[in-house]
Amino acid sequence: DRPRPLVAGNWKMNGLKSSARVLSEVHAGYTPGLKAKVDLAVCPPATLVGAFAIQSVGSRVAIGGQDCHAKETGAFTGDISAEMLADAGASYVLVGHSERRQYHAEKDTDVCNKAVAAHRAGLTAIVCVGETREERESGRTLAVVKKQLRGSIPADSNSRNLVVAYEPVWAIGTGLTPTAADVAEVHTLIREELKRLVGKAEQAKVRILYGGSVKPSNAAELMAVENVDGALVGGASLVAADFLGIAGAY
Ligand code: G2H
Repeated sequence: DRPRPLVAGNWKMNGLKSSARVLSEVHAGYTPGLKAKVDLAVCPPATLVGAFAIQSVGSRVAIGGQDCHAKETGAFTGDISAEMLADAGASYVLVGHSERRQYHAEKDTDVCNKAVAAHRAGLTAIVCVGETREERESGRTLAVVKKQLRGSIPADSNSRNLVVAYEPVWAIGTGLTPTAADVAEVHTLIREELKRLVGKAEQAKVRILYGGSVKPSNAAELMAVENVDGALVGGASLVAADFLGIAGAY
């Protein structure tokens, strides 16, 4: 009994008002056949969350933010709270994406606090983990991912408010992807860790996504891997046909 798969698009810092067209194409291509198999979420930049959420009413395409602040309100110029995303119509938020960890020095404790904030606001946190190239080459992948999971996943997590995304940093936007065996190894470790983090019964329902250079041509192979319950898609999610092609790999 595998969890229902989720394919989530991470638009990163891409998208303007005119991108409503891409979202319309996603709605149009999310056919009853696809809806029966896979959940879809689109995480546009924060400026588009509200408009995309309104546009998606009745479509069953969920909308998500790409980051949130740990606090609900306050003097944090430029930041956006989980409550604000929820108020704008989001139901998901990415936390701890490697680009946030790298360019904004986010540590596991920051990521954990953001996931707590997401839960407080009623959002599902998509907690991202993954090793760098150096960490993989020195054989530390499993230790790194385990440490990130233990530090980033809050105790109040369950299969409805938590999704885990494994994104090897060296595979992000590079066109490189790990082998199916490498993905299987890490996803199995994540499943094992989830047993102690959310409990034995609950962990089986938590979705574990793979992310990093997923495209229509490699999606079927990656999605067939044991414990891969969907994909977090960057570049390819900006083109509706590619995003839908990945979802169709299920
Ligand atoms: C990894 C991924 C989406 P891409 O960051 O989160 O991006 O698919 O472009 O490698």
